[in-house]
Parts: sequence; C-alpha cells; structure tokens
Amino acid sequence: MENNPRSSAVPEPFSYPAVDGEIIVLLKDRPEFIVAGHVGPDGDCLSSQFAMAALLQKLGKVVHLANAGPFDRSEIAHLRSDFLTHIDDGLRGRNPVVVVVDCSSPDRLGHLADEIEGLTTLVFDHHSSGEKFGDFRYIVPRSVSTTMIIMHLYKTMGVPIDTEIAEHLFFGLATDSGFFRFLSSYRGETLRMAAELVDLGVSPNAMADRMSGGKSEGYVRYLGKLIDRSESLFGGKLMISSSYLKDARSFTTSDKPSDSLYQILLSIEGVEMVLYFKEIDHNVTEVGMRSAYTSPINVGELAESLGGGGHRKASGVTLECSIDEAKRRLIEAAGALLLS
Ligand SMILES: [Mn+2]
Repeated sequence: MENNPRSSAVPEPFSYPAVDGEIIVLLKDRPEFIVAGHVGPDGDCLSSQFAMAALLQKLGKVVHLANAGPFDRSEIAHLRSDFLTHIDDGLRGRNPVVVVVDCSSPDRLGHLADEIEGLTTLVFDHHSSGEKFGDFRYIVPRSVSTTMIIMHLYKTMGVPIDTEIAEHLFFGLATDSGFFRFLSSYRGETLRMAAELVDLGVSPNAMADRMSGGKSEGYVRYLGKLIDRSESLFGGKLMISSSYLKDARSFTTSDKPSDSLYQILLSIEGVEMVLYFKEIDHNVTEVGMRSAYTSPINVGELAESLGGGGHRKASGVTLECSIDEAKRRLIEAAGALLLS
C-alpha cells in the first residue's frame, strides 16, 4: 500500500453540510410557501421544485409552484398548468415564504424576481457562481444536482420519501449528472443516495428512457442540421453551432437538441470547448457553453464574466445583442482562453 501513490491522495469523503437551524424553523413554522425556480427550467429545476413542494405539503403547508417559463419544450409543455407564471397581489399579501431552488442569481428568476421582492426568501442551490441573494441560503456547489440537496433536507427533517418524490429526486440527479457520466471519483455518496432512491421504487431504466426518449422526428432532423452547421475554430479546439429564428420555418420542433449537440461535438478528438448560439430575438442571444472533461477551461467563469452563470464544465449566458455580435464577442473570449 505504501507504494501506491494514489492511497495517500484519497480525499475525505464528501458529505452534505448541516442545514442551518433557522431554515428548518422557517420551514416548520410558516403556513404558506411559493416554490420558485429559474427561467427556461431544466430537469433538475423542475424536479427540485416538485420535490420541495411535496416536502412542504407533507408538513401540511399551502404550497404554490412558480416559474416564469417558458414551457414551450414538448417534454415539459404538459407541466405548464402546475405553475404560476406571476405572483399576484392577493398571494403576496398573505406574506408567503419563497423557496428558490436551482437558481444562482435573482435575475435567473426572470420577472418573478421583482414580484417576490420583500418576501422572506430561502435559496437551495448547487451553482458555484452567481450573486448571493435571499434571506437564508443552503448552497452546496459540490452537490451534483439541486435534487440531492433537497434529498438531504428530507433526511435532515425526517420526512419520508415516497416513490413519486424519489423519482423527482433521481430525475434531477440523472439530468444534471448526464446520467452519472459527469460524476467524478470519490463521490460514492451520490451513488449511495441514488441506490436508496432505486430501493424506494425508482427504475433507472425508466428514467433513462424518459430522459432520452419521446423525441419527435423534427427534433432529430434539427440536431442533424445543427451538427451540419457547426464550425471548427482554433485548430479544432473550439466547435460552435447556431440556431436561428428562421429555423422555426423549416423545422417542426420547438425543442433545442442542445444536450445531444454538446455531447456529439465534445466527442470530437481535440475539442476543448463548445459554444452554442441561440437567436432568441433579433437583439437577444443565448449562449450555451461546455468544456471537455480533459480541458482546464472553466466555462462557468467565462459565463460569469459576461453576466451569466453555471458550472466549470457547463454554463450559459443571455446577451442583449445580435447573434453575429454574440459570436464575435464569444469567439474572441474563447480564443484568448484556448490559445493562452
Ligand atoms: Mn441544477
């Protein structure tokens, strides 16, 4: 063992820090809650909202789900009616506590940020970047998903997890970890938590099918177009692709096949970074950023420097400029990182 260079490098196993007592008291004492998540909600955000709402309901609370949307993507369109898209004055007047999940800064709440102002706000999140906000925070950047943070809260509060809740918790973990592909070494605790969820009735097989199945033919054809459109820059270190407003005329899908696109472009040997430009309006461009497992590039920092946020390997920013201007700015910034 003494000759094994790895044995001395084994880090302390990760465990979730204790949840602040004040947070627990607030959750137990107050009667009414709004559970909010970020704009353009993804699997972890929506699952976290459902799991948090279920926890509060089990505590006997009145709970409202809120999200500014959009709920255009076909896989989440059916959930639209479960969420308030605005907080009206009647609800505000009852002084509910706002629980914000999976959200690194207030602007990620969209127009809800203004509507919850003045209400007591609790934040549960795992993003490492962003702006500290809310009256109370439980932020665990090393947690693979926000749903795992909420699972820790269930355990802390001794609230039983039924199969439906377990499915929400697992789904957020599965989406944010690329079905465990992004999980690194010495993170057995995450697999042990996943194992508990499987023993509570979750089928990883069914979850994988839910994550990757159910796509329309138009979606797959659009993915083909985005791959076809992609360009290689900086000697093959950067791949970029773009979606345009005009695409709506040629492709019968409102879904953006971004996860598959990233995965395919990152699989090209030598690619360190992928930038995906989405024309949202003539002067609004969303940029998704990914960096390769083996690359030292931190796209979370890059996004943050432009007013966005995310993680080391996956991040995004919304820029108020044309798609051409966004490309010019980002390609220059990427070049500075990749060629340094
Ligand atoms: Mn997340």
